Amino acid sequence: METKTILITGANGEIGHGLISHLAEHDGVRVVALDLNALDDATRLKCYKSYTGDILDSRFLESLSTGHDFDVIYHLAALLSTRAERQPTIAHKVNVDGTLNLLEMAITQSRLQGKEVKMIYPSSIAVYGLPHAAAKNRAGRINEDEWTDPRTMYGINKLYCERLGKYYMNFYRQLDAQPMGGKVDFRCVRFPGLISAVTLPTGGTSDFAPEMLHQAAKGEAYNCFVREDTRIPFMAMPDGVSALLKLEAAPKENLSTQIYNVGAFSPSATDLKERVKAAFPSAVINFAPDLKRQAILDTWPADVDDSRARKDWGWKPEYDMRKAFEEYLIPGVSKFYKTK
Ligand code: AKB
Repeated sequence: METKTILITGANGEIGHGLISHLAEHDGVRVVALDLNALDDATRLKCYKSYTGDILDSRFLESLSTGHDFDVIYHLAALLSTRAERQPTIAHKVNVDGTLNLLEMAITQSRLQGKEVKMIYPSSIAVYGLPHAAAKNRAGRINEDEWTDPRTMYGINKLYCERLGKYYMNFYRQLDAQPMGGKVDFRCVRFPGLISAVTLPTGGTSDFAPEMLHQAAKGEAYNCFVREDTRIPFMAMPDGVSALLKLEAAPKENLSTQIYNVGAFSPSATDLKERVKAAFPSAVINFAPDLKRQAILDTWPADVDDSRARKDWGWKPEYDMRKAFEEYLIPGVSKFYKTK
């Protein structure tokens, strides 16, 4: 079997940890991990190589690219929605300029290797922007082409980078007399909020769900920053990892688009509280909405239509809400805090 070399940016983040753990269990894969901060020992040992560096540092990326022939790039590094609102110019640099640098690296790698290089990109439901909660409730499940009028820096960055990826794949340097060669096979999933049993997100607006669960498992009270009726789609982390891997593995001829919604379950904040309380009956969970963060959530869809992903590459989540809590989140988070 041929060995694949895979670059993962943002390797220290939640998806990075999940993806690296999964890939480490498979033969024929060499993971090259990149993050701004050094990886913890356990994660580092699962990688072929790990680098501490900045995706905004072109010189560093050049030297990384010289040292490896990448078959696939999972570009996970990003500043999430809440943090991006607080540091918009930094977010724009990391989320947009960083992605541009990675697309350039992919083109260069492809040219040098004489074959296509895949770039797998996690986008987000933050690319959607419904005007208000009433429109959101009316809209229900929305498809990839509807309501793409984001209200946040992060959503704007993600939507633009989706388009940048499509441009690099289809129209890059379209006026050149002599095509320079180099082809990026850009593929993207729009993730809902992700919930992991073993890591916590930082700087997201969907963080209320994982925070509620982890605080309860630690036996600490939680003031939830959204209204009880807030509803957005969520997914268990193993499904998030599996969506990326399945999209990467899909035959190109089956893909009718480069941008896919993926869904799993769509609970209200009350539904989440009930699940958490069923497992941790003494948990104290109060609702204390932060009106500004709430306003962002009111522009994100209540649910997504992921029929294109289901049809083109067989997307099907393993975990619905019941299974996510009963078979993954509750046992996982309980074990995690017991062994900590
Ligand atoms: C965030 O809340 O910013 C992210 C996302 C939904 O992309 N978790």
